[in-house]
Amino acid sequence: MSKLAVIGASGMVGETIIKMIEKYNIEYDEIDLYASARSAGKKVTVNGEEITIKELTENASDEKYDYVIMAAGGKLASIYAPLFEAAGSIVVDNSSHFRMHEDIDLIIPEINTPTLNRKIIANPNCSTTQAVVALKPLYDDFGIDRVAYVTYQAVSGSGVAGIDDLKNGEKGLEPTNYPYPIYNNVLPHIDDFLDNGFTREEQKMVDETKKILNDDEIKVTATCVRVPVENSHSVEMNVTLKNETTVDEIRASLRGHDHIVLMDDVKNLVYPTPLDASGKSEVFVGRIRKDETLVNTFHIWCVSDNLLKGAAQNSVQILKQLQEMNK
Ligand code: 11C
Repeated sequence: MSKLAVIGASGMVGETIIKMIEKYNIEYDEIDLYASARSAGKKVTVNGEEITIKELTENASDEKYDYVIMAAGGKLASIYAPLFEAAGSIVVDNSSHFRMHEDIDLIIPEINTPTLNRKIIANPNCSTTQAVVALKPLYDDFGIDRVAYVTYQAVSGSGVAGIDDLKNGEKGLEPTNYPYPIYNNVLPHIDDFLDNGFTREEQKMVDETKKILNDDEIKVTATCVRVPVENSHSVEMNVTLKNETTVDEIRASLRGHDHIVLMDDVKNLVYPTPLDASGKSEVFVGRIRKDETLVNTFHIWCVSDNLLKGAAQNSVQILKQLQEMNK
């Protein structure tokens, strides 16, 4: 008898988690959905069964779920994930709250496996996930010395509020989520600014890349930018490899992975865009070229659906991985 709960079920990521639970054939006998009081009572169909969303309260952990997926933000994760863990559940949390805690696994199932030191597993930040998925074959084949990221992040990364700002901006309305209009604009600002002048989103890309690849020696820097695109993030990666190689060898390294799609044929105008990636499960890679200004350095462009591989899909893949480990 296996019991599953989704916390934050009415949000954009939560709704996508439910679709992914269906897509990835997640096994359960009972499923409960939780959200704030505002969404409690709403009915949602999961695998053909109509489920009424419950209000999240501290009593939820009494239900002794086997697995809990949380997409409710860092504050609620900090309160509820330890309660579920103490009640014996394994929690997969989408927020940034636990990611850099030393005893917490930060997992991309194609790359690493939970140690289960703690029963809380963190799902990485969306822009980091797609970048590290694309970097991992290169890390294995050539070693990575340094990576400089520049991101072009879609407004769906900010949830419904981000999409509303983009759509309302087109109608001439003022933004309510971003400090400046995002329609017809570009904002070099995602998440809060830190004392070092970087944003928290940029710091996440630095810290999480090292943690997922389990390598503190890699030099990582990032500039994260919000662009007026509804869905799917793009990341330009300037990567310095440890061993000498060629563009063709990099392409060969990236081929042969089901979760990576190579779209790199500029003579025929083939390169990935957010419209190619939206609704798809893979990470799309293209524009691979040698950076002539530095040794062993290449530019690589990658695009992925931030709500899927960047969030809901990856967390459900973690759940699938955990269920398979427990068989
Ligand atoms: C964005 N990457 O695009 C963010 C959304 O740390 O999980 C996800 C924030 C996080 O705004």
